[in-house]
Amino acid sequence: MNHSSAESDNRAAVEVIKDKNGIEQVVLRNQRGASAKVSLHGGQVLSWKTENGEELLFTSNKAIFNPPKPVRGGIPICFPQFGNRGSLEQHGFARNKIWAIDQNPPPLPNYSNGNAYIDLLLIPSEDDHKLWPHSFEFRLRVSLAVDGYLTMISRIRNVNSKPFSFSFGYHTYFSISDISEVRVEGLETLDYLDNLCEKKRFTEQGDALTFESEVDRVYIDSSNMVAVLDHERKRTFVIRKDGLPDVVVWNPWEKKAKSMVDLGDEEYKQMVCVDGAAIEKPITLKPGEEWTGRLELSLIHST
Ligand code: TA6
Repeated sequence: MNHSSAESDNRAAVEVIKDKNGIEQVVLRNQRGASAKVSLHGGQVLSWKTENGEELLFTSNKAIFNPPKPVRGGIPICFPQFGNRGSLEQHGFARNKIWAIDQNPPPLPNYSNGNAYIDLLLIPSEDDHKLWPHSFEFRLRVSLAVDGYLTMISRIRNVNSKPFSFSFGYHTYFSISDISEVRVEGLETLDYLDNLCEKKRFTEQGDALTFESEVDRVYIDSSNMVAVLDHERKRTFVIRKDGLPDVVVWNPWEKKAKSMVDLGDEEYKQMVCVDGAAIEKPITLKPGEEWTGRLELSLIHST
């Protein structure tokens, strides 16, 4: 098992526990008491807390913790597709599967010391091949830095004899004070595909994205930094990404929230999804090729 690379500091730690279904979860703690928790069900980050124990990710009070259904909240891993396409269910099957702890991961170059981290591995089963006839190795590193930054690095290698293409998303549910208090910066002037208008293409006109109704968009070719500002809580989530050209922004609003069994009728007010993704231009890998998608989440306090 991976141990914190700062073992000399006895507070950076990695602990394996089990959930009520007996599925392993890995708890990462940094030197200042911040923590993150990732489940082997789906490789899904379920919690990311500040050193004061404040939860930064949203999880529905009606979430269903029962595989294969993914938990409504945290950061589900959407692969090999994001959105409805063909025979696969929406957002693919990676988030439904039980992953393994990768005992012998290939080294990650210039990986900064001091992080508490875990490496997970997903290898497709025969059943998965029936759904999606490609052989891959999906390695996910989840790490928590000394300053509380949460980083997820996905490495997907084609171990097939033929190329394959996929789309991908870190489906990130941020916990917010109220959707009316939130704005997203960094998407100005971008084109987006509107999932509420048959994925038609529009251009963002505003200076920052605010929410007055359901929003379900894929902003394309974004910069590698996006900010989610929560005015009420005087804090900003900063999203930095590499290998993820698109940003999904989703809030179900009232009507859709009422139609979702694993989301409370009013809970749409306490969450917003802003996802680092690669959707508009699917990634194509030749045999032996590997893709890396890196997401770094941090929190800054605004006055
Ligand atoms: O764009 C985000 C989205 O595709 C929405 O359309 C909504 O379906 C959301 O993801 C949640 O999807 P899920 O399959 O997790 O319920």
